[in-house]
Formats: sequence, C-alpha cells, structure tokens
Amino acid sequence: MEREFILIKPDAVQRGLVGEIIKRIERTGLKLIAMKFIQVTKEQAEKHYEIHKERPFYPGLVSFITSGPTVAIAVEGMNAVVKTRNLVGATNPKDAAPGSIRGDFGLDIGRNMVHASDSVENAKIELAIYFTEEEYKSWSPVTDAWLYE
Ligand code: IDP
Ligand code: MG
Repeated sequence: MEREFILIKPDAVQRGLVGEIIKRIERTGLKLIAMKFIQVTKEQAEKHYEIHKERPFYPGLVSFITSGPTVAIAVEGMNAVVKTRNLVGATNPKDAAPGSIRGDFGLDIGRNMVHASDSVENAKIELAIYFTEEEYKSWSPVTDAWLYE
C-alpha cells in the first residue's frame, strides 16, 4: 500500500472543480485518509516546491499556490502514486490525455489545477509539510474485499 499527497490548487477551487476532482480520485478505490481546506502558507509553498527554486516560474508558482484556498488530500492504496499521477495527467494541459483531469479541464501549464507527488518518497516528504500524524484517519472501507484480491 502506498500513500499519495494531492493538492487541489486555487484555480480549481475558484472554478468549482473540487467535487469533480475528488470524485475522480474517490471512484478509483483509493482510500481517503486525510483531507482539509487550507490556504497554503509561503513557508509550506517554499518547502513543497524547493526543487523548482531556481526555475523562472518559481516566484509565480509560489504566489499562485498561496493566493487562495486549496484542498489538501492524503490517499492510500495499491499503486496510489502512479494511479493518481495518471489520473492528473501531464504537467502541461496541452499534452495531457483526454480523460485526465488536466486534459479535460486545463489549458495553461501555470493553471493546471492539481498537484500530486511524483514518487512514494516525495509523497512522504510532502505529506509531512501539510499533515500531522494525528490528522490521518484509520478506517477500513467495506469495499476493500471487492477492490483487492
Ligand atoms: P507536476 O505538477 O506535473 O509534477 P512539475 O514539473 O513538478 O509538474 O512542476 C510543478 C508545478 O510547477 C506544475 O504543476 C506547474 O504548476 C508549475 N510549472 C511547471 N513548469 C512550468 C512552466 O514552464 N511555467 C509555469 N508553471 C510551471
Ligand atoms: Mg512535480
């Protein structure tokens, strides 16, 4: 079982796509283990996007991600990272496959609606930026017997 971090970005909140995005995640069978409506702080944004610090888009990215409310989500399940990244689609919506979130709802790379960690290791690091251990809920969906062999 893997854990994945997902952040519904301010553009998707503004556009009323929160439910649509959560629906797509939830119906895969991935289990929600934490979720909250938050405004990302500058400190969180700088930690989260540290790897992009030297890139020309970094200042715009930090100001965008902190510009309004977001939804931070943790999910758990089989192949959670790859499964979620496929659901989200390519970074630039112009390259994202139809059927993916970015492919279906986006146009601009700087407004691509959702973040998802790109590896199990980075998910662990990013989850720690946004959630404390007490915020995770431990529960057993009754559907598990039909989702997993
Ligand atoms: P990812 O979100 O698909 O993992 P990354 O390459 O990790 O993509 O980039 C992180 C975020 O930085 C992207 O989701 C996007 O919001 C922003 N970004 C990446 N490249 C560009 C760019 O060329 N212009 C503007 N924003 C960018
Ligand atoms: Mg990334």
